[in-house]
Amino acid sequence: MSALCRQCSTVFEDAKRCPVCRSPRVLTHPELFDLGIAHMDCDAFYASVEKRDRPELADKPVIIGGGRRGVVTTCCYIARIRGVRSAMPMFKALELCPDAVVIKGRMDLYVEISRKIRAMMEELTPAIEPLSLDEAFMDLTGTERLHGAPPAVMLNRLTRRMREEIGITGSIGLSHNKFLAKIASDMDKPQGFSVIGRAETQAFLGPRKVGIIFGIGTVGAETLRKAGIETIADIRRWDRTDLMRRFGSMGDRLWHLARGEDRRSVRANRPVKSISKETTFHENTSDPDILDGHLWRLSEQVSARAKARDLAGRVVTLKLKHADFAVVTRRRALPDPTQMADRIYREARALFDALGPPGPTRLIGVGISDLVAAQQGDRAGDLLDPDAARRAGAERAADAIRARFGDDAIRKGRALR
Ligand code: TTP
Ligand code: MG
Repeated sequence: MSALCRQCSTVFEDAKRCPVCRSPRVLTHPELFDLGIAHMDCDAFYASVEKRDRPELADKPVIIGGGRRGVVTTCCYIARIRGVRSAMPMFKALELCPDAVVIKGRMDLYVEISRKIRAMMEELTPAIEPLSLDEAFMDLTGTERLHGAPPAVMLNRLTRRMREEIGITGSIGLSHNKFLAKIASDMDKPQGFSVIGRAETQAFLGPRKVGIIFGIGTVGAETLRKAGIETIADIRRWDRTDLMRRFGSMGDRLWHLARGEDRRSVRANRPVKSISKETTFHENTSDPDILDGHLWRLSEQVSARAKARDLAGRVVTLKLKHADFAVVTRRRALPDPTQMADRIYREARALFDALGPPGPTRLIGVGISDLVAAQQGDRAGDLLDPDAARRAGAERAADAIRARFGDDAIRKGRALR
């Protein structure tokens, strides 16, 4: 069977150790050199960057996020062993992990590193579709002649270069379509390389919970559960027309995905209509500080995604779902488009405040739409809000100072609470 040394990228026939470097980190799979659709996702991205620049943090649990009353943006794998997760209220994270080092984060630096990683990916293929700053699909089908090596080898070299030249690790998923590649990259984190071949697709998917389908969160899973669907195999028991009748176009998509079918191509400049992020809470919350913490975290995520795609939005949206499942959405058109977290947060926060006390809330979401190329956004002029340009400048300057002197150099009020 085809084998690849994760250490030195040597290709050989199945063996326990690499014949060249003797490493036991050997990847084998019957279809390893036949697959070309990949998904790469950096490991604990923001936290890894901070650890890279502060070696004394290497063995410590590191959390990126706002202050005591905020929520966790992300955390390193040491903190994850202790139970800390993204979107968890910070006080809870600190209960689980009192010795954690909490860092505010340095957005400009993450954007810069993301660009370096992108440049490395561009050496492999022009078909790159970034999903966020730290993850992208790549289609390496048909590149073997150009590179003199199959996609699996080139992808392994990519993560090695990322580690050696940038100091950041990532995990690879390799399969025959985007749906499966994305699932695979998450299977063996950190520093993983997982393969889902054609032959095993049906058996692999059958027992998995519907939650592994991208876009099915807590709410989607609950809706499906009410229809008696918990696993992918449950979906397969449904008629395609019944699924469509019950769930609309999503039903059709589910029918195909349940069979491992996904015909979406990896497109470098896929037009996107909107960028949004939302969170459903395990328990309803009406705590304004927690909700505000999520507003900030989600705004940062939307901003990161917009920056990864060089887009800016003319409209900011806020979405709230109350305990009784009533959904409220509010939108606000901006005089000029933005991709800045601070601006998105302020607009979303204003919409939030205008709604009055939220009451028990199940879900909160932030989005931007009416997207344009970023160069057009965040320019100096905003007649209705002369301060906007100054704040956008301040966000960039603060990021730049943090990038140089560390995150303690500047702390915004929000992070200090
Ligand atoms: P993820 O890829 O979801 O998470 P991660 O890279 O930190 O960890 P993993 O190893 O599981 O991939 O997100 C990438 C970055 O996006 C993350 O480092 C921080 C940022 N982010 C937010 O700003 N807010 C969030 O709620 C989440 C989940 C991530
Ligand atoms: Mg990641």
